[in-house]
Amino acid sequence: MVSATVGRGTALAAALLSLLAVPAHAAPQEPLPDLTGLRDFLRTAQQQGAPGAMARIDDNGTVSKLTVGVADRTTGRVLSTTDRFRIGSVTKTFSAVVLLQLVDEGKLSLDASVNRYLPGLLPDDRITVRHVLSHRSGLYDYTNDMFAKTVPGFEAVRTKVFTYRQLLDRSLQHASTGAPGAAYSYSNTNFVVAGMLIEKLTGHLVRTEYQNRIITPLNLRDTFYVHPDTRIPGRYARGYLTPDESGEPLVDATEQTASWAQSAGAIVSSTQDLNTFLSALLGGRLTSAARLAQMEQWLPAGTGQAYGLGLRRRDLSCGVSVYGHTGTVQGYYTYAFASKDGHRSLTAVANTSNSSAVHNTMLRTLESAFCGRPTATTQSAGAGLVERHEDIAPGVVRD
Ligand code: HEL
Repeated sequence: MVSATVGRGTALAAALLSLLAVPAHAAPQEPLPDLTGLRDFLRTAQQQGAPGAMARIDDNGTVSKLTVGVADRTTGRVLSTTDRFRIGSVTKTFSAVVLLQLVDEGKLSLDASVNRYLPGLLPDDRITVRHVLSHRSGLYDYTNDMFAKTVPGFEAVRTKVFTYRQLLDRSLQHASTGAPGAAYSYSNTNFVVAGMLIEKLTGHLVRTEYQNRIITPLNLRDTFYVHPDTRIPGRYARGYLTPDESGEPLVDATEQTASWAQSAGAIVSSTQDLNTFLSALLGGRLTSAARLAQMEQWLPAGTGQAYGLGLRRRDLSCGVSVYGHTGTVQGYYTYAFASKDGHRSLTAVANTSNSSAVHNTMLRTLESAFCGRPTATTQSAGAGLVERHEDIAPGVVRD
């Protein structure tokens, strides 16, 4: 089943007003989203094995919502864009925002050693807060080992509760992957350290800081830090993990502590809330302009991509760049990205993971949302954009 709704509330009024007034600095015209193409990609994800897939675009007051398939394979309940889901590493953007707010408050310096705030924590005093937030610390990613075998790896940690220290110790059993500051190398360990910094500097659990600094001010009603509880509150899409062995049935991975992820990936949210969050961030409503500029100091991070501080940039075939994060947590793939000024945002989700085919298809939803209908030129450039490499645990794509 495919459903699509588009609401035009304040957009109509805004359009009428724009006929009367010529803005001093007209924003460059962005192509309208290609909802037909978007729906086709969601259908493709479903054909590739996702029980369901959905997307919501918020575009200057116009809301477009598309869903295909089911939220629950047992009951057959159809997926709704209001269903909550696990956002995985989109959590990293929340953690980065909290730390950048602490920079704004003069409580943290991006270029200070992490060990200045957490004495003796890391084996190298040269690792700074900025290195951690930009994945340049050289700290090995403990999830490489944890999820080398997808389903057994997941089942081994599904109900476990880790301390941050235990996760960090798993990383420190390995040599560093590079000198501090030398190179981008994506690692969940960095955002475990980010969580430790948040808790040390504020004296509160990360849950409290996400709540007080982001969730409450933005009135995000579907957003929760769920750890170590295993259940997603309210109405949610169930998440189905694809086993490594082809032909094996999907594994319902919905309930888990997400303790392996915590401040690197344990938030639950909705398409609406993630769009609101990214619009607020890019619109400059969560940090000072100077801190946002620091979040957007980009380092190359693979073909057509760059990484700032807890923030990804993806360069699309039409020349538009979008800003946000991706998330992979057992059972869910999330793409949450917005335009430079935050006026258009897209959250696209499939309720499966460990499937390169589905992940690549979901990536293409960005093209539909921000580039509009493909032209011959963008189609050939777009083909080149969908490049992913698997440089960590098999099946985990870290780009
Ligand atoms: S991986 C990523 C994504 N990030 C990183 C983080 C997140 N998620 C994880 O580290 C989960 C790893 C296991 C995921 C599991 C699956 O697909 O459900 N795969 C396996 O177990 C493979 N053996 C860089 C992709 C991100 O986009 O930032 O989220």
